Amino acid sequence: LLLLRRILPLIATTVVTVHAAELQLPDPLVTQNGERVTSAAAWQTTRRPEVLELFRKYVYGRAPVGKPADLKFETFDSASDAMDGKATRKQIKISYHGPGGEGAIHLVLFIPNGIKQPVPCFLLICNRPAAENIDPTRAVKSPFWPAEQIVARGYAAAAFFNGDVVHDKYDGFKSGVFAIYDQQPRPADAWGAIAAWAWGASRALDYLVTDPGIDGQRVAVVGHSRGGKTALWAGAEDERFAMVVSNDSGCTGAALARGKQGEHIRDINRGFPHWFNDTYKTFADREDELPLDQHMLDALIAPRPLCIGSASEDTWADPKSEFLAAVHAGPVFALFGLKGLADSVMPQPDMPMQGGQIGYHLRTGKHNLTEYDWGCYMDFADKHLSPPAAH
Ligand code: GTR
Repeated sequence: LLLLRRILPLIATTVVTVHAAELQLPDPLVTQNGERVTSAAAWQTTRRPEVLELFRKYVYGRAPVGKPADLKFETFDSASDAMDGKATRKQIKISYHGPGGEGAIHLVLFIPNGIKQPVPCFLLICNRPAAENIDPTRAVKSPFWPAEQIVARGYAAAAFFNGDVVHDKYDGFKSGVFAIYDQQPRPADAWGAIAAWAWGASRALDYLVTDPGIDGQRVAVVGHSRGGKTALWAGAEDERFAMVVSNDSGCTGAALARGKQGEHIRDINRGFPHWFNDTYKTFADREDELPLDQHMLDALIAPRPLCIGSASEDTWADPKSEFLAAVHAGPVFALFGLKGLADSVMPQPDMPMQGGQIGYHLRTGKHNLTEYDWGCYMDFADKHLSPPAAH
């Protein structure tokens, strides 16, 4: 048995390595001029901006606006006795204007009472119906957003509904934030809904950094599935996010496109033509020709902590390709003297790997964001965002 235990990981390592060699991934550490990046400074000043630009150009698109000059915060609800006195609830209307009119995001926020403030915060990009998942009254308590548990562990729990930014259906980019800011005709690299929701997460962060109860330097952005793709892109575009959590984000999220099982670029663009830019659509069945792959998206989070969750039955997302992307982001974290994943051998189900700057777990079960996943993310955040002692 002992021998088997020694040999098994070796076999697993070989399998992962062979698989990766066959993939021929673009090297995150070679610039477009063919120069090798050997320092954190060169990554930050030269290669990181290049990689970010590649993702804007080929995948997510370019946001036509950053922080709007007239961004307004209106706290329309505030109660210090929420959650049986354990939290202060706030609801904030975050509004903005552009040539096409006004838009607004409603932020729901619970800040733990009775502990030293400011506290670190988890911001959830909610891609499910708000009333059932991020209920401010807490009459409905969804495992998708276990706000009571988050607060009990000393974190503020913040959430907004992605549909506030723009709804999740294809209508020729005529609604929401597209209607407010887009120039016409839309260029091939115009932003899609994932980039728009990520932009919304940054506007939520614009508020959070102003709230005295929250430590704006310790805000983690979290998302599930399409929300997980969004969280990764939000963290890539906005380095103010101190940590990024991607749950079951799969295709064009945490999973490599090359060698991927389940959903491919062709499928995702057919099913969701509004998520990415037009250029990305031309890469259906041409994943090998992309000058990037999703390990480089993980790399854009470096040196900040990144936590990735997969689910064992989520073959559409492909856990192995999510794990491999994290493995191959490692060299960028290494530039900062950090270990990415603690190990390059994929862990067994329900055995979170949290020893490095990239955390990873494979939950037993289906595509979902569960309390188990949240537990992993909070354990990981405890190591990196150090909350004050909880209740
Ligand atoms: C699926 C889609 C995935 C994933 C998922 C979700 O239908 O193919 O890429 O984003 O939806 O968001 O739940």
